[in-house]
Amino acid sequence: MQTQEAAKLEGTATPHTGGFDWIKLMALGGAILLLSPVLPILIDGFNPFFTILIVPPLVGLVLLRFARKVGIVWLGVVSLALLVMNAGFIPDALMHPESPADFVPVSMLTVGGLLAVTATIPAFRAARGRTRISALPKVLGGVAVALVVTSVGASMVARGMITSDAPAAGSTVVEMEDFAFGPQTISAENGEVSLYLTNNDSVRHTFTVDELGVDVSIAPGQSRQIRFDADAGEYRFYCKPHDPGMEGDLVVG
Ligand SMILES: [Cu+2]
Repeated sequence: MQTQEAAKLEGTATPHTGGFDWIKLMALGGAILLLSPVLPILIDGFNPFFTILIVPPLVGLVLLRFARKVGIVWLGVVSLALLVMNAGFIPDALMHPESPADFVPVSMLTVGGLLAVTATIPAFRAARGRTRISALPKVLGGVAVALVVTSVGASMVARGMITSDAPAAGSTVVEMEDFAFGPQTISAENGEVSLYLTNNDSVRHTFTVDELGVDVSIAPGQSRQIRFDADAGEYRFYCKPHDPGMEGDLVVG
């Protein structure tokens, strides 16, 4: 069966039909990009930001079907733009598999984006009829699918391993909900600050105070007890992935 297929390819088939070629690899990259915002939408429901992210790869896949060369260029440019736009956010999110709503879309965006960028020039050449039969697209496609499946699985496992701290007596309770801290102004005595941080969102947040060297990651559904020293003064705290916007003031008196 396999040899028949191969023989057919070498004989009569046009360069970009049959087998897993660069154009199909481009389509796979676009499909992974298209699926990357789906998990957050499934978890959180409709979200305009994530829904908009579906549009560019969808347009690319439609173009790839009906105006092949335009679709290849479109997907290449969109992928590169998405990678560049998210470059600041990608490494941090990839360090935290325990937060699937961050980790899975970002790892899919990275894999799908790199795949489409890699495939752009060879796919364009193939669309112009200048192609060489190569096993590389199939290998890259297999690696990409394996990476996506592994990252989803690893994220689910890491999610299940999250543990929460018990609140210490005298701690100030700080809730993180709907991408905001509550309360937004935290008062503390000069000396040791003791906070009990709870994340009620489905994405990861951090409690970060640059001046005090405090940077704690709180997974979805997790509660963490933290203590740190602070001299009297006013400090800005914020969440790294959602800054600006998710912030507050720590007033130490
Ligand atoms: Cu946040």
